[in-house]
Amino acid sequence: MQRLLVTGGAGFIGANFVHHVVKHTDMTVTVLDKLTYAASREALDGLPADRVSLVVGDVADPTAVEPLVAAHDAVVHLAAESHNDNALSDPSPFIRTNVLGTFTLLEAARKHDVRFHHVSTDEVYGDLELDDPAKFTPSTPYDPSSPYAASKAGSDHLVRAWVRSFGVRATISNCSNNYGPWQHVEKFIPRQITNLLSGGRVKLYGDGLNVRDWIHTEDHSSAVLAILERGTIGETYLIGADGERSNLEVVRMLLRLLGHAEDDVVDHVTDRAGHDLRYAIDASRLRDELGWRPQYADFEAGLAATVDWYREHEFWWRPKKEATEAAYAARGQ
Ligand code: NAD
Ligand code: TDX
Repeated sequence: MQRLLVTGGAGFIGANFVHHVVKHTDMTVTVLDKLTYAASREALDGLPADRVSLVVGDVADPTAVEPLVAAHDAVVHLAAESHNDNALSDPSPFIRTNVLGTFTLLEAARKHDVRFHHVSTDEVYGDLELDDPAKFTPSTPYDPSSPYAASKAGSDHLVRAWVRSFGVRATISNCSNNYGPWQHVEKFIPRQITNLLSGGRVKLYGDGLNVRDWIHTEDHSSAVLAILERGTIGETYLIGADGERSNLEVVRMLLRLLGHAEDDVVDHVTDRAGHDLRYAIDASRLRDELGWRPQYADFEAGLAATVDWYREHEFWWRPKKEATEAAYAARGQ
């Protein structure tokens, strides 16, 4: 496996993954990215030009996709519309990119017999009760709650069907909530960090008791690379690092890291419609079968490094901040 096509490689997780691949393998990487509002060309700056190239295009456009897929040994598919709140305002781009885009890539992978890895989310399993000790496993039934989660669940089903019906050499990973550098300021952790760095207030949906299972994006990258290189074709791997925290707990850590007295700058705003209560991942298959281990086991240390990163990269996030907050304000959030 030498020539890798990474869709969505200018997004948060995609760009971190491209850096990881360049650092830890000798593969060459082509990024296919539509450069939507969520993309950052800057996140690919400094990568060696003889190893990484960017093609601007749409994963749902077969004329862009087919020749590119044919020219590579493997595809890692991350391109997606990724933000739940946006999907509640307008689901249509989620269906086009996440469902039709995955279909378009799968057809090209089938035609040219190219190895395919599909990056998905734990949200396809719906949610868990707050007081339930259970975690998601690869046999948890699909039960997506939101338009975004339903679009990702649809794309997972397409991948599974293309493996079984057409013999496409594919794997799937379903990961929990990522944090780290280059995450768009619309997402929970960067939104609160940049609010606080701007002298603004934290915006917690509802009571803040919803739980997310946080993983550093670098650990997501190492897991995806392990699955790509050593995973069993047709298999689904859950990726998570035992990082369950309520949103309120995360906010309290951020307040401490940014030097605020507890809760003095927290607003409880309109809750998200259909807000999933809790996600939790059992990553045993990944650990037992592939020997994968997370490197960022200390969530608070990872969060502190992320706060520092946002302090140092205001030039990058500042231009996105005003429009993002205006959209939230219009929704009462
Ligand atoms: P992101 O929104 O930061 O980046 C998405 C990238 O895809 C952007 O660069 C965007 O320009 C590109 N893109 C969007 N539509 C496209 C199209 N039609 N054609 C080509 N490129 C297109 O998203 P992210 O948070 O980095 O998520 C990446 C993947 O990981 C997604 O598939 C998402 O479902 C999955 N995932 C994310 C998380 C998380 O916590 N963020 C967790 C689990 C899984
Ligand atoms: O301002 C906020 N206040 C708040 O309380 C925002 C933006 C979010 N929240 C809450 C909602 C969630 O309970 O924080 C939690 C995390 O929210 P998001 O960052 O929007 O993530 P989530 O909806 O959990 O989805 C994320 O993880 C799974 C990614 O965005 C998805 O792409 C991924 O599949």
